[in-house]
Amino acid sequence: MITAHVRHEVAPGIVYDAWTFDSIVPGPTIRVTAGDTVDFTLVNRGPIPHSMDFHAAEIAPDRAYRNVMPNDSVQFRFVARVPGAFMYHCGTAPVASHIANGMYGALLVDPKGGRPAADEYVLVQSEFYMTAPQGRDSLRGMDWGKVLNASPDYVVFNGVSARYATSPIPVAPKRPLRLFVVNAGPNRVSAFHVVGAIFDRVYVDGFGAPLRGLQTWNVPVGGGAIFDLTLAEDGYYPFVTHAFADATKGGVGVLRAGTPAGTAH
Ligand SMILES: [Cu+2]
Repeated sequence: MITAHVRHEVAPGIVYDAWTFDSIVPGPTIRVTAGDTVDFTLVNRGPIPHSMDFHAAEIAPDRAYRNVMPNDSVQFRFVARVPGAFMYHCGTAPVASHIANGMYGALLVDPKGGRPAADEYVLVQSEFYMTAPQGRDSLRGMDWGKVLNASPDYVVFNGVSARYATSPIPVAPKRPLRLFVVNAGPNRVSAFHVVGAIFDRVYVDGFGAPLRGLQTWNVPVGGGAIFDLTLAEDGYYPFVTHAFADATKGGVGVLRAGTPAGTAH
């Protein structure tokens, strides 16, 4: 991956001076099978030190997650031993700043033998804490006081406020659906819930059996969970963090199952 500082539109007309992996927020999703060796190189093309911390790795952080100076790189490898939906993020101090500025993503580890067939989607929840627009380009940066008060302006799935409320995700009803949810934070727990559905199975990290029949499951900051569900019929099914201040700030999306009533065929 390559770190780069780029402009990122969090909401219409709200452009943020983001710090990124591979110029996108969240960074690219990585998917491996338990037992795979991940051979990773980070090149820093940003103007300040950055680093990489994989929650899926068991490794000496002072070696692998060390700060990489501008135009330098770090390379390390690890075996992804444990299945789950794992966060990765920049671990350079202050970490809250590097996460709040956009440096995070998901690394999915499937169990050996794979997962049951389903239509799969990855949702990374995170927050933005913004200054007023500055300069000719009206760019917004991070407001550190808001970060420390855990008081975001926007809570987002996959980098954009209410992204999938604006453009619902088309899915099939009566078919297995799987949502990999990673909560990058840096501060707000995700009370993940799908309106009109009950999760058939929720897999937390690790080797244990899934939990069955849940309405809402907390995805901790710095954690992930895997939600298997089936939507009962055609319709619009919102997904939210049920911490509703955060849903109001953009932590909401919609699954459009089949052809809901009132939509054109
Ligand atoms: Cu960083």
